[in-house]
Amino acid sequence: MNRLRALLFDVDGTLADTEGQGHRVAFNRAFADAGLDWYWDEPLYRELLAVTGGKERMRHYIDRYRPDFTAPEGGLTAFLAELHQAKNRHYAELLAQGAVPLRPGVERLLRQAREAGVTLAIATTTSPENVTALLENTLGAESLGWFAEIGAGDVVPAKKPAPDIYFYVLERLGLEADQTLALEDSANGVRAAVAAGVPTLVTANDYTREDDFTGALEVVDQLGEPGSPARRLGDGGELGVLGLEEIERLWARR
Ligand code: XBP
Ligand code: MG
Repeated sequence: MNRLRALLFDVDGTLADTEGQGHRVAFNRAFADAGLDWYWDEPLYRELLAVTGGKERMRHYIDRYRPDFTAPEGGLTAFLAELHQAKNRHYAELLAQGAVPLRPGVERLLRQAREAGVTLAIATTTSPENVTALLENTLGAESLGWFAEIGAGDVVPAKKPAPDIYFYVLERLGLEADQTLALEDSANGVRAAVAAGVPTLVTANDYTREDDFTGALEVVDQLGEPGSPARRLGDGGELGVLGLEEIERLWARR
């Protein structure tokens, strides 16, 4: 029988709820440091999340809300790159302070997969240094070695919802899409994985609950932990604690 060979994890919103108390706060701190009067509150950030990638998100914000903004000498691209680095430094600081824990069930599933010899990989839009910071501050530095491949950020030209990062990771792993399963939290993530042919389980969150998850195998609110079962979005059906066995059963429906 064909077995599930690898789990491909998205990062932001899937491994951890990094957006609201992590990236958003870090963006605002970087804006303040730079003397900008930009402030991204929760409702605005929710809207801006439609654009993946921090640099791309800031560029979109300028186009939409600050059309009169003129970048300093050196140009907009260089300005945004610097601002983005400053934001990522703030982000790392927040993570070091423990501001963002892993989502329920994530560590359990990672450990289970490792024990079972199922390959772990990451396919994300966020910057590589942000993945490192999250893993180091939640699971410890050695956890970086748990992942056979960390596909992140600008390593591909087009970010999610483009499938590029999934194609990249599959090629590096030497696996076919249908030997793997993606874990995602957002419409953009599902579009990317599904376009690459990767069966996808969604663990939605407060930012993405209303997203369009067409093409996903299943959409739940979390992986679940004992006493706090995963529930299917929509009908609220209890699915228990999603471990490797349950996930392989879902995957077999692909
Ligand atoms: C989520 C994103 C990212 C983060 C910010 O990526 O869209 O842009 O908000 O990350 P994913 P950077 O869910 O694929 O992990 O600022 O590092 O781009
Ligand atoms: Mg995500």
